[in-house]
Amino acid sequence: MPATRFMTLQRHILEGEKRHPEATGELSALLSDLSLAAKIISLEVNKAGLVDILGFTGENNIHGENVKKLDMFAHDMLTRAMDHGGHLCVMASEEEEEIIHIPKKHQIGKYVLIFDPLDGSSNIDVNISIGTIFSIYHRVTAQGTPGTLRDCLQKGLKQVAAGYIVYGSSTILVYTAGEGVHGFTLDPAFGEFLLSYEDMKIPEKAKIYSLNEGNYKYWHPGLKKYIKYVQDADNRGREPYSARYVGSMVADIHRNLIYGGIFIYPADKRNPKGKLRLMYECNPMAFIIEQAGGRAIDGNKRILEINPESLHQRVPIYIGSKDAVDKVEEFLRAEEVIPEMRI
Ligand code: P6P
Repeated sequence: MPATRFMTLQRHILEGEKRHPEATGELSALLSDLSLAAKIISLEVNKAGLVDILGFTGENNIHGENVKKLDMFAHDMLTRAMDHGGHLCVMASEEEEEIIHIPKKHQIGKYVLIFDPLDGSSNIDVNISIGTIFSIYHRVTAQGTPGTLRDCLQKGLKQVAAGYIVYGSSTILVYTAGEGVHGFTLDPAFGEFLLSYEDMKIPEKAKIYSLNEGNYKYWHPGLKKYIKYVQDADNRGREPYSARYVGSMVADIHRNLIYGGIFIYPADKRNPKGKLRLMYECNPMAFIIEQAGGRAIDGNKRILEINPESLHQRVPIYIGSKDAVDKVEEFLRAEEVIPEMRI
């Protein structure tokens, strides 16, 4: 529900850590560093549309810096903001094929950060909200040594914290550290994230379904039946859902978290693993939505229980209000599909 007390992100994280005597304050510092990068990315995202108008050359902006593609800018901003705080042993990004080592001159920490720096960045040109998604783990290899791929490839269940920043009509940071989901709105006047949603809970009953219906012909038959079901009504008070899909995962899931709904990016005949990435899109979003009382599955099992095989692997995802995910799971299981259709 909307918050009423004046609370900054930093104070909220510190208050959360006070409840754990063993906490070292490192997670607070890590999340604070992340929020700094988010403020800088928000500034750039919000003036992206002005590049042509303000006469940026496209090579150098008014600060004489190279104007990069926004997602590479966001990636660089995050890696530069996070690589010297002494909290991380390794990072991984949607924009880098391999893991990102902490420079030798910096102290090595006990956390792992995996992120999608700017998901949905193709929507920038049409002014649709986009977002940064992040996931934080404890390292599993020896303290003090450089982090490895093994530190990154952990089940989503092992996440210590996860969150997203949605750059829309306002910039909102939503995170969980395993004790509920909390949202903070950036006040650009003094550059602070202020608590705006405390202990967010996704409505158990969905009213919205979000997926790309242009792929209908390639879907699993059970999904086709489910979508027809949610477009229908009955004489026991069930009303059709509303269809809402902006093509930006962070924006679609953020809306559904507040209003209640289901977001689906399924496997289909063209994409047998779906499109979205496990480590830096589906796992963090699944952690958040489960902490908010919802569910997240790949069509067969919990997203958070999937054993990762590679950094950029794709998984199907059905995520949102419990009643909707329960129902789609029922339709998927009910359909006996012929082998070549098995997804
Ligand atoms: P489609 C954006 O490119 C993205 O990765 C997600 O943010 C979004 O939900 C999805 O892809 C949209 O994909 O195939 O429907 O355009």
